[in-house]
Amino acid sequence: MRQKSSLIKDKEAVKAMRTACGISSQLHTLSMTGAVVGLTEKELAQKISRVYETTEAGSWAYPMLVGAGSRTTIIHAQPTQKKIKEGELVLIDMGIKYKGFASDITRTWPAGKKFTKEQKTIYEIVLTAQKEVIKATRPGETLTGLHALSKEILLEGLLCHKVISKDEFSEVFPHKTSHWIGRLVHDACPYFNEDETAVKLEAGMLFTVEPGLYLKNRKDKYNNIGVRIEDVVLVTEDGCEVISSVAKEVDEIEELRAYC
Ligand SMILES: [Mn+2]
Repeated sequence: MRQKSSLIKDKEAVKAMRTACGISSQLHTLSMTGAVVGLTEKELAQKISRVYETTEAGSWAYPMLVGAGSRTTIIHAQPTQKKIKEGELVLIDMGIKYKGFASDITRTWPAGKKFTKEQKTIYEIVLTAQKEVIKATRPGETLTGLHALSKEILLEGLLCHKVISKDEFSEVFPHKTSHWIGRLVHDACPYFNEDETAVKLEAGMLFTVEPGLYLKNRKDKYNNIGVRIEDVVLVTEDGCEVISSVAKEVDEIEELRAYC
């Protein structure tokens, strides 16, 4: 029988989600510590799949996305035969299911040991937006409000570094910051009440925080830089808890990449 999804998750659901996010986080961390220059996107995906086979995961939550270089600017990049090159970014959007609960995590990191100056600029704008949204998450807030905050921080960062003009913004951030998550990656729960007001967050709700920036078809040094950072958060009585756990600070990532 199909269970009706509820916005406020019970203890068992949260427990399963913690395990799902834990396993997915390990797979992300592992992918981040290996050499990838010279591999194809498919070969990198296969490497992750081989480790997945050794975990307690029930299934994939969705087909893994792996994009490198210009393909990081494609929101849903299925892995291809494209070879990963030094100096490129790698974006992996991947999550497994455990006891019927789906996880959804994205990380973006350099194929080599370090981010380039331009990659780092864009990465830090996205990271700031992601962390500020997490900081603002608490009961009473709404996903609409958090999305507005995310857009505000991304735009401010881009304008501050003179990356784009204001009217280009919707092209570089064409998706929402969050979606509900549960038995389905995009859990089928309402975003609005019957009176069309946004659903207010309450303790026990689970959703993703995933701002991104996708810079393509440009003639400047920011061309082909795509960054998305995505975690799963649980709303608590006085804020939220990030359930997924993968390095996301620039120095943490470069430390992991140093071993590749
Ligand atoms: Mn997502």
